[in-house]
Amino acid sequence: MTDVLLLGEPMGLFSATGYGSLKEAMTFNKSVAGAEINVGIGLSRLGHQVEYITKLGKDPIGEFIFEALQKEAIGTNFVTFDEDHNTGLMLKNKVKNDDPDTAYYRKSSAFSTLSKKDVENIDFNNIKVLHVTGIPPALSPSVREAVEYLMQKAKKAGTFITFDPNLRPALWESTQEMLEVLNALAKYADVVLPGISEGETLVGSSDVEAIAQFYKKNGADVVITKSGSQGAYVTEKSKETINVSGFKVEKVIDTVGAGDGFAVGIIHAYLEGLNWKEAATYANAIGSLQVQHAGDNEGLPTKEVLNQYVEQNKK
Ligand code: KDG
Repeated sequence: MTDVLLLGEPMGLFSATGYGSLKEAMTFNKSVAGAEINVGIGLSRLGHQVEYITKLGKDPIGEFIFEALQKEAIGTNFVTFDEDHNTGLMLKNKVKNDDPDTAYYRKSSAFSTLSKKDVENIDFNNIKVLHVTGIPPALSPSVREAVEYLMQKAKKAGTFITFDPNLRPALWESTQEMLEVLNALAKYADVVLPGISEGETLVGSSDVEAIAQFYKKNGADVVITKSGSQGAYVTEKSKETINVSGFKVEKVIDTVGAGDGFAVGIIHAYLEGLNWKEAATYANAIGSLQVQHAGDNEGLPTKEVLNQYVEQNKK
């Protein structure tokens, strides 16, 4: 049985070691990035069975990522290699405050050639959760079709679907296209995880109630709106919205990957049979652990570290 199925583009991440712009940066650390692989790593560290659908180039970065998947105990049954295209890359600068600058090298990547054909044989009877983010549908029409097909199939099979819009305007032709595609995909989801700052773009308002009502009307049972250090707002179908406060962080090192950590907490709690308020607490906890690390997924905890952190912060 697979606990969670993910689909996404993992990239070789080159993070500058010294402060400054990307143009000036001379030395970099190599690691693995990608919203869905981050979620997969987080869930696997917490002991869940994860399968990850992706396509890698037959190149050193593709091999590096494949090894990382094995090291993190993520299932590779749906990982394929493409001889004719490269694995995507991403650069990130080092900043004292604020979000870092990033640059993508992923156009026509191996992953962008993934299509419905690659996912047709997946049997959802053995999969508990499908987690989807808004990044893959931006990468090519064939990936977009594959994502919609997977969500339709999962819905039919009764697999629980979580959806994080994960806006990346730089990857889309236009904002209009981004919001139309993502809001159409959100209709398949049981739980939607928008960021409060994404609300203006996605639903025309950054008001928590307006965001929640939009996705509830769209079909979601639960909307959990992320609000950074303010924590999260949980709106269940027939209940009032509640705020679940965030964890105090002394020093934020890098905010990238916090949203993925948040999704890990939500899915983990669902699999453990906890309620949505508890889920938001775990999600806030993992998000706050992740921002204290420079890499994309280095702060994602084991179950022991997570439980200890949540307990300590209760006092
Ligand atoms: O959430 C972290 C991601 O933004 C980062 O790893 C890169 O997946 C990524 C993307 O496509 O922006």
